[in-house]
Amino acid sequence: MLRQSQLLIPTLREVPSDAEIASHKLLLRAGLARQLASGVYTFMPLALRVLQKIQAIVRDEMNKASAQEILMPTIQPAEIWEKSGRWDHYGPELMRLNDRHDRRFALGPTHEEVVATLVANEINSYKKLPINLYQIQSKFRDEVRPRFGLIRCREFIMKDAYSFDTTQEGLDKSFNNMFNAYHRIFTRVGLKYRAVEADAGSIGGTGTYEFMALCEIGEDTIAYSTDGDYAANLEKAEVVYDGPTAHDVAATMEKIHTPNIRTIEQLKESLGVEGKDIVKSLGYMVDDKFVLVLLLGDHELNEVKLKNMYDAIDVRMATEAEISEKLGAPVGFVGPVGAQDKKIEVVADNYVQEFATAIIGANEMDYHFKNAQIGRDYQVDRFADLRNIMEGDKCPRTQAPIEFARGVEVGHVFKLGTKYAEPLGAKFLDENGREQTVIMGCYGIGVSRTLAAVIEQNNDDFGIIWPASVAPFHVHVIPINAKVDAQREAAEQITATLEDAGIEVLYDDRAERAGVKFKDADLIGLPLRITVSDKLEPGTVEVRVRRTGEATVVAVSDLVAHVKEQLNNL
Ligand code: 9G3
Repeated sequence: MLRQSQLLIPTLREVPSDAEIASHKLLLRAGLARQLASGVYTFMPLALRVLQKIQAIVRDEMNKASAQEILMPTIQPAEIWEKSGRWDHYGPELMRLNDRHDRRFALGPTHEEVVATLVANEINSYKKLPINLYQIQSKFRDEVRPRFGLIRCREFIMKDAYSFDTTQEGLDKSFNNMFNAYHRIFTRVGLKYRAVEADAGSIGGTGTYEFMALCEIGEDTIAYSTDGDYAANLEKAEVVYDGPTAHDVAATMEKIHTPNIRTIEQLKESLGVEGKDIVKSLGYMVDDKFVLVLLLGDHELNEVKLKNMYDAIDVRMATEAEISEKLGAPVGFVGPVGAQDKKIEVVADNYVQEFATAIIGANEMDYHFKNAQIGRDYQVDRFADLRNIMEGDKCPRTQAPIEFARGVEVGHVFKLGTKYAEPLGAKFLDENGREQTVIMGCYGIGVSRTLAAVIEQNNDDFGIIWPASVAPFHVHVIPINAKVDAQREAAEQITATLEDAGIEVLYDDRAERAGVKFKDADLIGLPLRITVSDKLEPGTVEVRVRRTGEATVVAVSDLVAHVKEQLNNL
């Protein structure tokens, strides 16, 4: 019997000032976590019980998906990161240390290099493939701004799995296998989530999905179609263009004096026009190449789409100096006329061709052009889907209107191909004795972040409301007055009976006033609270559902059945 008076659950009445979001406040107030340093936390007994339940669900589904659990080291020699080229690619985010012999190591932020090295050494025949190896372990990423409690830490717990196949079809099968396992995992955890098409980012590969826990504080924007089957991270969401791609010759272009009118809003205001009448020109450095990017006035550039279009490492806005050097144009009056003569590449979002003419910068202080027409007055080298999708745009799959939601990434699945296997030498002999490179997939779940997301989605003004599947205990047993022997004995008897039936009980044996015990119970948020009180008929107790507040008086003899039945729906 776990007595609350013995357990380290330092609940707080006050909310620490630096905690901004519900789950961060509640983690601290309910005594679930304590910060040791910025982005570095201790998991207290209650949080560890939740983590272990989440991990048990993850393990169960990974094992059912025939993945094999291993445990790789957290310290990783620099040499394998040099082989993959990532030792220099990553900056301060990669935590590094030197050992006593002054050899360089990294604290593992992920394990592609480690697991590919293992497979390179241990597997070299097609007969041993496919295989899926996974671990649940601490990861280290020196985030520049840790925030939101366990949502963005510098040390966190991840389940990371890696699949190894002999063919692309094999990878597709392994990927789908993991994708389906992830649906089962997040469903069992009780999380409200969406699997969204995502950008592969620097890890590379194609066809990646993020599993997003839906919550307003999420840093990611999800674009989804109201008819339910399309969902994509804003970075990735495609914008379909089915407008015109050419127009009849229009009225000739005219220079207009626009003194000190630099922004789209000022142009709209002073010329009485709309965003769609304006084509804005943004100077960008794509790797080390200056590019002029054109978009309609009210559209936003999606930098990930621009980067992917050039398969670039880095894209950033050009500085004022770069713009004036390349174009000789003052910021706020930048435009595409004459770019070609200056050998400047001009790319445009598809929607720039929707209208025959537009207002553009004249590359001269205090001047714009109106009636500027593509092809006649300025050239566009390439049209592409470069803008962010917006609410109300048509779904690229079903034409249904797109809506936005915010989410926290709790899972991420990737098709890596040979990106790590090749440099790390993970090869196998195929059935014809020919040497081939293994084909990898990788699959992550933020286990500690999932705990925070569950709290973010399940709380009210009084505290946490744990889903039964991951609650630290199933039932809180509270005698109203611990000084009354009869109540204490009844509470202990009930606790023993419930535990014999496999129900996990937290028995609040503290000699606190009832109000204090009830406040703590609401804060800790176990699914059911059983109160022993001399105001009730002898032999009966009150069973209260934390989520709904609904309370029922139940005969002790029916208690186990009642509790089990209730837990099934919580
Ligand atoms: C680094 C640092 C930070 C990183 C990475 C590497 C993110 C890095 C992407 C992944 C991809 C998958 C296996 C499990 C699922 C996710 N942040 N990523 O590779 F050196 Cl400092 O981690 N890895």
